[in-house]
Amino acid sequence: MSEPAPISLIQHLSTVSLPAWRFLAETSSTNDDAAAWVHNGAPDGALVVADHQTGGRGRGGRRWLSVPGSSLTLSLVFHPIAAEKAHITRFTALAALALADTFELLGLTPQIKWPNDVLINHRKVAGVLVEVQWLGDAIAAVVVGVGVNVTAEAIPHSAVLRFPATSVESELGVGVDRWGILATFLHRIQQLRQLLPTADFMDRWNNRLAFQGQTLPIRLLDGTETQAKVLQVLSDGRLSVQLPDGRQQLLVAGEIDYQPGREDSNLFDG
Ligand code: BT5
Repeated sequence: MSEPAPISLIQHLSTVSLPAWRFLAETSSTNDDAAAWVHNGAPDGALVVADHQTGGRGRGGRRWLSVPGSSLTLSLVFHPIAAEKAHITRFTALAALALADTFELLGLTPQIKWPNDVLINHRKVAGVLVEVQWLGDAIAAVVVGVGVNVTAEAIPHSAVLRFPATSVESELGVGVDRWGILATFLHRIQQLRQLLPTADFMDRWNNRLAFQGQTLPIRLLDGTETQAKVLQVLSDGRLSVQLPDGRQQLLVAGEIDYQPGREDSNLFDG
């Protein structure tokens, strides 16, 4: 089900080669809409974009907050080919890299906070939520959800955040066209997808990695807290860090929290 889209959105999307797209004025979660569409035959590359999202989700049951007219909230459906299925953890980075390239084209200096946040000046401007749809043991589709704070109104109150946030316009100091950013992002994600199985993709990810070489507090799954130096993301998407005793540890997304950059230096997961 799609609703009449703003003219500006239609114009911008006409510059992108999209197999199918749907616009919703308001929805609970575009990831849920995309997942439902998968069951009804959404083609590879299909887009769901909402003007406003009321029940946005982050990882692990967390929430993604947005305000009408101020954010980009969208989901893409991918049907991965075999070479991509072998690197399924890279779909999160695919969206994060495409966002980072988009922001760089605007003149900003974005970084990726492993595994799924895009930062500008060490503040979160966008988040990515990838959900895999299974058909038995087989991957049926990957839903890549993206939320971007475009205007300053999109930035949630700091009291509800675990990590400082910002918006594209706050960082740029000028207004931007929300749907123009969407079109640039879509172009970029289509291009970068060609690189997903390659070493070049990993280089790009590591080149954007925030806090590389810095020592941060992390909390392991068993609740232990320790300091760890951020080294690099490995080919399988795990983050390699160095513990105080010199040992290297490989972190799996969702299994640890690491908390850089916050003044009270608490551990975080957002
Ligand atoms: C994320 O999760 O950052 C993934 C966000 C994905 C949102 C998109 S919007 C379209 C699609 N449909 C959905 O339902 N979701 C996707 P995570 O790393 O778990 O971070 C969640 C945490 O980010 C929250 O617990 C808050 O602390 C913080 N947060 C919430 N809203 C924010 C915002 N607008 N800006 C910055 N931080 C925010």
